[in-house]
Amino acid sequence: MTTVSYSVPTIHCEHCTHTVEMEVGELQGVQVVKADLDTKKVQITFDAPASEEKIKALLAEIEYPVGGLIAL
Ligand SMILES: [Cu+2]
Repeated sequence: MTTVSYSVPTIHCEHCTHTVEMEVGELQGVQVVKADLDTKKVQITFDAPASEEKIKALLAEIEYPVGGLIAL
């Protein structure tokens, strides 16, 4: 199990956090997704077959591109 925390600068309201949590949560292998509006961070815990590559690709696709990886 891997946990990452990404900066997602385009998160600007509750709708954004909800969309990100729902969409990323549907990726196979993703266990937990928590998007935070105040910090514009998304913390994701996942296992295979999910990967950082797949998660980042999905976020870019739904127009919430990852701005950077935040050290946990
Ligand atoms: Cu929004």
